[in-house]
Amino acid sequence: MENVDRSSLSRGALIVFEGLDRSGKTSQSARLVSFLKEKGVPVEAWRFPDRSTRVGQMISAYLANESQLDDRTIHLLFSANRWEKRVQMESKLRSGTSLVVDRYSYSGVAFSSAKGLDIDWCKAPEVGLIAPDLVLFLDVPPERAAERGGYGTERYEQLEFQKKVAQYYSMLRDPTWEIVDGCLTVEGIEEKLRGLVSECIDTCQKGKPVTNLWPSK
Ligand code: NYM
Ligand code: MG
Repeated sequence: MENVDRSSLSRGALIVFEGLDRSGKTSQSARLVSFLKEKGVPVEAWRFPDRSTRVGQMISAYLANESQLDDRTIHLLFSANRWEKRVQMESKLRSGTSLVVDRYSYSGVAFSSAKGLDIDWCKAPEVGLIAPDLVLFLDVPPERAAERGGYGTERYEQLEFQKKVAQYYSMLRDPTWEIVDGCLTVEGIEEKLRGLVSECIDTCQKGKPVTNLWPSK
C-alpha cells in the first residue's frame, strides 16, 4: 500500500461470531461487547437475522414454522436482510465504531448448503457485502451442542441437520477465521476471544481498507 495515508483508513472492526446453534455465540458476543465497552472502545452488538425489519419478520415467521418458503427464496431473504444493513454497517465502521455480529454470510451459506443447495449458488448473493476482519468460530461438536439444554423449536435445530451444517462450515474457513474451542469454560473462551479481538481492533484503528466478500483463501 504505497502512497496511501493509512490514517485516513482508520476505522472500526467487523467481528463476526459463527458456529452451530447452541455453540455459545450469543452469550460470548454479549460478554465481549460489555468488556469492550468497559474499556471505552466504541462498539455495537449486531445480529443476523435482524428480526426487526420487514424482511427479518418474514425470516422469523419461516424459522418458527409459521410460514413455508422455497429453499432458495428463504436463502435470498437472509441475504437481503444483510444487504439492507450494508450502508449502515459501512458508515458505522468508517466512523470508528466496531461491530460484533452474531452470525453473518457464513451462516447463510452453511445452513442453505446443508439443505442441498449448491454452495457456489449460495455464496453468490453475498458477494459485495463487507468482509469481516475476524471470524470467531466457536467449535463445538454437534452432539455436544445438542446436549446443552436442548434445542428450541425453530427450524434447523436438529442434530442430523446440524451435523451437515458443521461440514459446510468447515469448507468456508479462510484466513480471517479463528477456530476457538467452544468446549472450554465460559471464562476460558472469553479470555481467548479478548486477545484475538483486541489485536484486530488495533489493526483496524491504525488503518485498514474495507474489503468485500469473499476473501481469497
Ligand atoms: N440462519 C441464520 C440461516 O439459515 N441463514 C442465515 O443467513 C442466518 C444469519 O437462522 N438456526 C439460521 C441459523 C439459525 C437461525 O438464528 C436463527 P439465531 O442465531 O438462532 O437467531
Ligand atoms: Mg437459534
